[in-house]
Amino acid sequence: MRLHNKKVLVFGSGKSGIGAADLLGAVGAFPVIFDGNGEIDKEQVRKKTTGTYPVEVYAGELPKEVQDSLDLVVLSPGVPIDIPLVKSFYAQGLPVWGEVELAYQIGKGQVLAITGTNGKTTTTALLGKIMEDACPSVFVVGNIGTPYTSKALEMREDSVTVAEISSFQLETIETFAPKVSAVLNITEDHLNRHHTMEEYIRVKELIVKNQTAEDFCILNYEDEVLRAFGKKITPKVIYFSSARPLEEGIYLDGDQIILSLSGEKRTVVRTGELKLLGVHNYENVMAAVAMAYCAGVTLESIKKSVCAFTAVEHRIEYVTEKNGVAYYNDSKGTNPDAAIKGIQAMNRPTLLIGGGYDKESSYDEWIQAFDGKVRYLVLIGQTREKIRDAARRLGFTNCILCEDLKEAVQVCAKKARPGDAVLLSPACASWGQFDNYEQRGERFKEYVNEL
Ligand code: UMA
Repeated sequence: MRLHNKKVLVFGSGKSGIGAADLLGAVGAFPVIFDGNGEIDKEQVRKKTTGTYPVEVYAGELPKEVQDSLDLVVLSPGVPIDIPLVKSFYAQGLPVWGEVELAYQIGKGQVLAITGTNGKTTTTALLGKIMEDACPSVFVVGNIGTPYTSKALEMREDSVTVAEISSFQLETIETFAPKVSAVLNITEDHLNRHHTMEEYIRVKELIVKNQTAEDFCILNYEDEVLRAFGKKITPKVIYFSSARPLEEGIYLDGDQIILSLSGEKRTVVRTGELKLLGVHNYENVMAAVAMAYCAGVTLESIKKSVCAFTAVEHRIEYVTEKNGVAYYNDSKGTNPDAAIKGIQAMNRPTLLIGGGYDKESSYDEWIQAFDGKVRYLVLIGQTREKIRDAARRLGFTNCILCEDLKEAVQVCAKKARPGDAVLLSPACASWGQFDNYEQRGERFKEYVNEL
């Protein structure tokens, strides 16, 4: 679609909305920003745009005459496609794209896209580093925090875009076609948005929708859903496994990561050479290595970049030690599965801070993964009673309910003994108490440093 002179509704006035509006303005379209939250300051929203194009801003209610005058709608990832207003756009026959689709249609070069329930951000950051070390023009965008639209105009034919793509973003793609895609794992998350596990899986699998037989898809062999998925898709599949040698693929064998392709086996790296810890991270490394290799980077160059890469902020991040107690920030543990990785990584008695926004997850597996390591479970947010009740049911009774994160940190500091760890790994989203998990992690670090 030619966007010049088109009137485009940008739904959502967060990062993605501003990125989309700026991009639309730059290509000669007329963006209209709408936010469902009637409380937002429209002037502030206008000020966040580049100011180089005319923009209308509406909040709370979208006037009928504006809706009737639209040519296209661009949704921010946080906007569900089944709310009445979005349904009415579909009913009107309007094309509805996600912010990622808009960026893809305007951007240039090759796209490498990563999705999955957990590990996306680490894998995206690592692949970004590998590609930056090997290519002249690289953009790292998407769910990781930099809207894809905000970089689309800078892209050239020889650019490589490494994109972290969430299920929210995949729901609204049309032509988005990565050269190499990866699905790291699929476990329960975001059921409040996608309603059923089947629907969540369907949406995640959309990442291969427009890939051809010339493209690649990297999948986790140890995930049963993905193993089966690999058998029915068009792009060439490369599996990774942390549990068994693969004839064709990349796998962990003892302390070595081995790439086995066309009958040739090569050691990529030894785990002792990596700064990332834990099997879940070795899986992220294998996915990133396979993606970079499919994108044409040499193994020597990949190895150098992988060995130099350090962990991502908010992901089992060591903060400091106070009175013999080590503090870790795993604010990125926004669902039970991610939080399981957090507690598994602890090798000392742990005071665990959890709870937050209710995504209708089940917490049983997380609590079962405590494995005798958790001395106290300190709970905050909307889910605190629900988690306490689940813990009691499973025989874990050392729960303390707090009003907020600051109180939780103080309670942990009081209860902790030298040699213990305090881990923020909430198994829940931050919404309701914080803008996002980054802010939650920053606050945690502040409160710890104030102790
Ligand atoms: N809004 C509405 N109606 C709705 C929902 C939201 O009007 O029904 C409005 C809100 O009032 C708000 C705006 O939309 O003003 C927010 O838009 P957004 O929720 O899409 O957030 P952005 O700031 O644009 O950030 C988004 C991603 N957020 C979500 O997917 C919820 C960011 O991912 C991403 O980094 C950013 O785009 C850049 O691409 C965050 C996230 O939490 C990190 N992602 C989830 C996750 O990782 O689990 C998927």
